[in-house]
Amino acid sequence: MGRGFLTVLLLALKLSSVFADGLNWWKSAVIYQIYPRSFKDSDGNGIGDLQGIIDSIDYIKDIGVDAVWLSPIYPTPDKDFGYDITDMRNIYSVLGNMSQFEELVKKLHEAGIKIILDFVPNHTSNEHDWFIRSTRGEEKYKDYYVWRDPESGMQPPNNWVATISKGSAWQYDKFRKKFYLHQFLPEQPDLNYENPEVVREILSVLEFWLNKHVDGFRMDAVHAICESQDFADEEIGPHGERYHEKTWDQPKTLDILAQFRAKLDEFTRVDNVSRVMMVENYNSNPYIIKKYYGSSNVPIAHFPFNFYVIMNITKDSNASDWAHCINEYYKALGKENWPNWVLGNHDQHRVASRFSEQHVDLLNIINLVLKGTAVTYFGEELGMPDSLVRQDQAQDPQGKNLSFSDFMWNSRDFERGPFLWNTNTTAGFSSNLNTWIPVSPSYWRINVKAQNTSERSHMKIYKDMIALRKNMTLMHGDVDAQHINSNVLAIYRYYYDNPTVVTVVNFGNFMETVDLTSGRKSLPKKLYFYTASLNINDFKDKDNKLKVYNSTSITLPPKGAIVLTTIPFK
Ligand SMILES: [Ca+2]
Ligand SMILES: [Ca+2]
Repeated sequence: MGRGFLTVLLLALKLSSVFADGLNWWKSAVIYQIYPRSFKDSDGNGIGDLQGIIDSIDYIKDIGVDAVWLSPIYPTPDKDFGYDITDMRNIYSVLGNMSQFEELVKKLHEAGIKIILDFVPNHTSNEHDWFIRSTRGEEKYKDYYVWRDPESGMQPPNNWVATISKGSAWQYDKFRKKFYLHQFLPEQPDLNYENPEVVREILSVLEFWLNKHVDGFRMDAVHAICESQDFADEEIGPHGERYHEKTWDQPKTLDILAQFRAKLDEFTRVDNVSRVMMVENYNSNPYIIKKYYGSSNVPIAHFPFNFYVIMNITKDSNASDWAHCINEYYKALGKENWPNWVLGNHDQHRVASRFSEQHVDLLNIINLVLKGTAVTYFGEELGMPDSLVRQDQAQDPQGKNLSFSDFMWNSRDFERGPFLWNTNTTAGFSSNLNTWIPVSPSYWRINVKAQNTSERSHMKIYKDMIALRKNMTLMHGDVDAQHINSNVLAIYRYYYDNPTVVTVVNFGNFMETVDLTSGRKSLPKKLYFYTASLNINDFKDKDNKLKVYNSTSITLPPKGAIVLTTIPFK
């Protein structure tokens, strides 16, 4: 037995242990959020649809994500693009039909990809049959929504305000001769979770989709589910601030969500495949967010989304801001709760626009190298920018009637633009020149086809990082995030005697050379190249072999990121 053979054998043994699995699927998963109106249009009406997603499964599989989360696909008058639902057990005809949905589930599963549906528990559309019957006072439905008598002089019952419109959260209904509550738009009346019939109804909606083999739900705006039953005024701060202490994060909300989770777990217990529950709550207090995990006795969400990067980090944030954001989040969560990382969604400007194109690789690498489930908004793997939308082309009601500067800031049309497939008409999104939101004019340069054919691209770096996540260190290992100086962040991932993965990111505007052992004394002198941002291209030596790096002296260009390992992975 020669030395060469032994080395190969040892390496094979090492790699097999390194790449062994061992986490529940949703923990190691990368979840890919698709905005169905904007992914792929199959029938030429300028709006993406379910058939378009079915036709694109090869792409979804190719980038290596584990699950797809679809923004709402239910019938809707589109006052809030699908977040105002008229039938929770049906498919919006603009997007497709139930048999296409069933085919989508089947084909995703055949490709080994899970499917997660958006779920909107707080409210329905005011055009929902339940609401229409409720306005008529029909016995079964009269308490499906939150109705209150007017105060004297036809005033709303209290001073509660709606989130989107900022006006009163109460709307008078002339048929019922009462006010109904809407924490969001007046076209989105809040369901009444004090009514056990409503709870039963919503649980049966979950059951309906679980029986159609969906693998979980992303639950919208869960902070708003229940309201204080004293219906007292909310406090107003000295500068008009609202704390929403009567309408957000009420104790009963957690009880209701625990019932939703128990319904999912009924299905999980049958085949031992987790039905995942992710909840949306923008709250800057991590200790409130933590409550949404529940406890081991009474579990609630598998995870509430981690919006700290979205809320706290900007293109001007330095390495210390990042280290603080990362470390404080893990600290707040504790060991018992599984973390997650989110860079954007259908309500946030895209990374290439909110930060810059030079930030794309940096943020994707950080998102995928940190411990926890990773969530990607479709197109972020390409570094796709926002669409350019004139105000007269606006679709999102949140931006339509605002001043120009408020429109640019508040409209969500920009990040909802069509996906960029290739350099054909409308970037290959539709055969119709008039897409529902204009295609980003960057498509000639930034698109799937171009990034597939280039030797290096944002997408290939993204795929490299997804492949790395199968490693034991990335699945299980701890995270040590440190600012080496004000510009350079080092993220050390380590797990017992498994290889350490070191990610180094320069957020500064100048070249930086750093000593990585200053942050971690035990780091060996030799580090091996795994991947790097596009602006780093000197990672091969003159023999075209990957360079070996010296951990005491790593040089990074401005807005550069490099991922190094203590044994060679490539
Ligand atoms: Ca279509
Ligand atoms: Ca509510």
